[in-house]
Amino acid sequence: MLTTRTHEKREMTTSTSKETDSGVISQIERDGFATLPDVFDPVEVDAITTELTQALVIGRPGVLEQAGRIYAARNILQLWPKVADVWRRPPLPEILREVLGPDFGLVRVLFFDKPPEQSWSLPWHKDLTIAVRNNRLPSRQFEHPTTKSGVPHVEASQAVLEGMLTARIHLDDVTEENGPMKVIPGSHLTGKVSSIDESKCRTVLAQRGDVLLIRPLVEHNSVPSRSGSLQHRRILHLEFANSPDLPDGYEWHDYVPGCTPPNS
Ligand SMILES: O=C(O)CCC(=O)C(=O)O
Repeated sequence: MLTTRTHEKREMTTSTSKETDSGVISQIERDGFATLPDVFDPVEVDAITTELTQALVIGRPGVLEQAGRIYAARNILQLWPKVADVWRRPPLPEILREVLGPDFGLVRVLFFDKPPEQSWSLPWHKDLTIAVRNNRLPSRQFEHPTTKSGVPHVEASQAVLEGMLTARIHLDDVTEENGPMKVIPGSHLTGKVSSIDESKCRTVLAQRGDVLLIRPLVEHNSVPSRSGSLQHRRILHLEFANSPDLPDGYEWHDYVPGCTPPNS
């Protein structure tokens, strides 16, 4: 079901879509993020949510739970391999190619939920770590090796992080009630240096099926759901990079090419 739907409405309005895409690309350059509305319809969102939920079994490596409720998961490429293609819905591949270039690829996928009674929050931060095959090679570009759910990670250089873009597929509506993320527009422009000007802060509200595109160097935080909320806030978080290669002999832990080669 996930691979068959065509986006008739979008195909009928090609020139308008091109203008919309270029607006999105300028917004990503300026603010570091942009929301694409209605990329997935409700039937597609339901199909993704059902299949993903079946793959996230407590006890599998990477599935994070508290009091029997899953609040996040790592290693989604291993837990649910179909995620390698689920994101290929217009206009996502075209925009990713435009922003990152023809060699772009999917390098890591995470899942977040804020389940009832097990919500969580995060302070302001930028996303600095990437998953690699070996995080112990000598290098000035990579530091602070860690292991997360069995996978080596490392803090990447500004150059590597500037070549990345994350797509967050919203599987639930996000309102003020169920723990939205907050972002500071333009904060990616200071690189890895923190730039928290709360007067500029914006709350990312969304409808299920919308996709937020965001640079990892955008300063962001996450607030808890309102007390007593019964809503989930499920998000599939996909990180893309502009090249299959990393400096100093480092290798991405996973690299799924974004553009399929001709005749494949
Ligand atoms: O999903 C959220 O609300 C925040 C996630 C986050 O901060 C992150 O991915 O670094």
